[in-house]
Parts: sequence; C-alpha cells; structure tokens
Amino acid sequence: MKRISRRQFGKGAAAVVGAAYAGMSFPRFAFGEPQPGHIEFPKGFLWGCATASYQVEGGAKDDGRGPSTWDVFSHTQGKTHNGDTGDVADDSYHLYKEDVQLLKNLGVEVYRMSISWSRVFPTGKAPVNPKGLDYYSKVVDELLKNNITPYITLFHWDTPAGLEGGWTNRDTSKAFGDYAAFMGKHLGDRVKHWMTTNEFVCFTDLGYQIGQFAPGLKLPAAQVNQVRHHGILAHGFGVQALRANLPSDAKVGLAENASVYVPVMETEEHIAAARKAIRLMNAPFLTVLMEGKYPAEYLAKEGANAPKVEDGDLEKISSPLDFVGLNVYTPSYVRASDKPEGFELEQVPASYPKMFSPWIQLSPECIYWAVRNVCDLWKPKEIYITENGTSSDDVLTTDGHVEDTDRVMYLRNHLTMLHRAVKEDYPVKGYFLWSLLDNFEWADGYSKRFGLHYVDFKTLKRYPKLSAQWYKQTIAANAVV
Ligand code: PNW
Repeated sequence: MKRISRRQFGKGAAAVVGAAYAGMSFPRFAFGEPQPGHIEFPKGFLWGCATASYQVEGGAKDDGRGPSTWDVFSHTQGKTHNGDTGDVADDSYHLYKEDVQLLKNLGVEVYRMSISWSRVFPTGKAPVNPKGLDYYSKVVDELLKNNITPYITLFHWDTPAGLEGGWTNRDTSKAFGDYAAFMGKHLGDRVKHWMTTNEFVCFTDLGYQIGQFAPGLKLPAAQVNQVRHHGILAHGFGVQALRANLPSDAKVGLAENASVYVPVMETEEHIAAARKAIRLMNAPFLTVLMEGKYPAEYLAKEGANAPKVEDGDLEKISSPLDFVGLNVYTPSYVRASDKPEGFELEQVPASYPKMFSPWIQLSPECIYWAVRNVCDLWKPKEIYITENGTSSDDVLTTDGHVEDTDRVMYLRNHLTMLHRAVKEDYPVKGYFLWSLLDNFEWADGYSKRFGLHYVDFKTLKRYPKLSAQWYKQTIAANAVV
C-alpha cells in the first residue's frame, strides 16, 4: 500500500477525527491526502464556490441601492414561494467578512460572486452610487487578504427596475456596456477574472416568455426573440467594454447554462447527435456567441419572428473570449435520428431519479458531456464549471448538524465525471460549487437549499453541512473523497 505523508495532518476537525481513529488496524490517511484509488485532479486545478448578489446580499435598500426587477417581482403577490423576497436573504451585505471566513475554512482558491447593478447604478445608468462601489471594493479586498481570488459576474438577473422596458429595450444592452466599463475601470486593478452575464435563458425566456422569473411577462415569440438578442448583445457590449478598461492580463468570459445533451450510448452516431443537439438547442445563445451568426435552421424556424439584428451586433456578440463558464445541473438524453435535425430527445421516464428540486434529474455524466460537446464544437480556450450543485431536503439537528448525504453523492459523482473530461485533456481550469450557503432560490424562495452551509434564516447563523466537510477534504486532497 502507498505510504501516505502526514503533510497536512492535524488541521482543524480532521485532527480530532484522526485521533479518534488512532490505533485501529486499517490504514489511516492524513487530511489532505488522496487514498489509493481516489480520483486526483491535476495540480493547479482551481476549487471554488459561487453565489449571486440578489440571492445572498439582502441590504436591499441600504446605502442607496436602487430596486431591481427581482425586488419588484418578489414583492408582487403570488410570484415567489411563500412570498419570499431577497430583502434580507443571507445578509451578506453586512456579514461578508463572516462569509469570506467560511470560504477560507473550506480552503477554496477562487470565489465567484456577482455585482448588484442597481447597487452601483441605482437606476441602471449614471449617476453612480459611490457607496455601492465601495461595498464591492471592500469585499474584493477582504477576499484578496484571505488569498481567495474573486471571479466577478456583472449580471446575475437583477436588472435595475429603473431601466425602462428592461430587456425588451435595446438601450438596456448599451447601459450594461457602460456599467461593465465602469466596473472594469474601478475594480480591474484587483479583479482579473470577469463574467458578463449569467444564464441567458433564465433572464430572457423564463422572465419574458414563461413569466416564472422577473419581470414575469408572457410575450409573443417575436418579442421574446428580441429580448434574447438584447441579452446576448449586452454580453457583447460588456466584453468590449471590459477589454477597453481592464489591464491586458485580465480574462473575460461568461457563465452559461447551455442545455446539455447526453448520448444514449457512446457510439459514433449518438455522440454526433448530441453535438447537433447542443448546437441547435442553444441556437439563440451560446451558438451565436461562438459562431458569430444565428444558425440557418433557427432563422428558418423562427421566420418572421426572428430577431432584428443591427449592423455590428454579431461582431460584438461573438467577441473572442478567454474562457467559457458552464453552469451544469442536469441534461436531456439524445439519440441519433433520421429527422432533418439529426437527433431526437428522449422522454424522461417517471421513474428517473431526481434530486430535491424536481428539475434536477440525477445524471452525473452531464458535466462530462457539457464540457466535451462545447469543446468539440467550438474549441474555447478555457472552460470553467461556473456552477454545479443541488438542493437537498436539509434538516438541522438539535446539535447543529446537517447530514446531506444526497448532496455529497451528487457532487462526488459529478466530480468523478468531470475528472474524465480533465483526463481527456479538455481545458477545464476550475470548478465553482453552487453554492457557498443556502440562499434566496428565486421563485422557490427559501424552500430550496443549495448551500454547503445551512442558514437559519431567522438568526442568519451559518452551519457547515456534511457536504462542507466533504468539500474541504476534497479540496485538500485535490481528489474526490
Ligand atoms: C442557476 N431551471 O439557475 C442559477 O444561476 C442560480 O442562481 C440558481 O440558484 C441555481 O442555478 C440553482 O437553481 C437555474 O429551472 C435555475 O432549469 C433554474 C433552472 C436552471 C438554472
């Protein structure tokens, strides 16, 4: 059996556990060391956590923050579970130092957070609110002081309510560019990794077509396509504005939940079908970003409802990126077909296993196929998993434990499948677990917990779950434990 060094043995709780096991006959392994058979990640692989402003900050009216469409939506009767709002959320606006200590304790090297646009520009446009900028400047400094590298998302759905028409209005895309330029100019000396937008489909389709998310509209197809176009155009303005205002060593990308397709079996024809599916099913979003034009099939299908594109839009939208961030939770299965599109999606059997959020079907191979399909199709320079995680029916015991074995199972299996992509030399640089702590889960309010830390929303006290211990150990070992 491989001899294990005691390099990091004795850190925190692991020391206690180690002591408790002392003298037992089976081999003991030090904290921070992989065991034989463990799946090890390459040196330098980056481990992190992710959050988003409206979901964790609270302080909704503090220090001059303007309302976002999510403030309006969550305060509208019947829109969120139980009428929950992000008014207080985790109160990270005030407790950010505590949250940085949670990150430090996990041992993460990177942290993905987002900026509340309306905290910095209360109406979405000038004049600026200096206190808003100050807050993010302090958070960044606190992270750096603790050796954690910030990765910033500029827009995670909290559109300033003051922007007339929201994403139906092309001006919103331009305003986003101005906001991106400002943030790049003011934080670019310390923040080197930037993401423009998070998950196009969630703030366009879910907000303007289905109405499940802010602003809760159900618009006809032509307007929805225009909203989608304005979303990707904002990204384009954002990339250009960031490049113009950041030092040349800064990296610019986005976080996108491309719909992911897993081939029903790994044979040539089904693998090809999965590639066709991801390209076509993401036609109005990632495909345009990567190819610089709307796929002909998409334009043909939308006909008169296709988006109106102005000169120069597609160049902006397809500005070269330093990395593509993928948020991965769940896939669809796909098979080859004789249909013109060359693929067919599988129905989901009623017995298919699901996590606590019914939309999360347990399929760890989706993380491998997300990376592989995107890389095989478009060859991005670098990939990050910018979100992966699950809700769980977490119960806090009287002595302050949460035994979220289902979350650990989900994460362990996803990382195992991510490792396959790494081993096959796809350029995956890091992994951000969603989420550091339980938070405002959009329309599901506080009913769905995604955190490594349990939050008692009455006292705002944070409790590490079993999954937090597991992630800490995984990071220390740089291996799936
Ligand atoms: C992502 N769906 O959202 C978001 O980026 C996070 O803000 C969110 O908390 C996390 O995933 C967990 O939900 C999604 O219904 C929300 O398919 C819903 C869906 C997908 C992604």
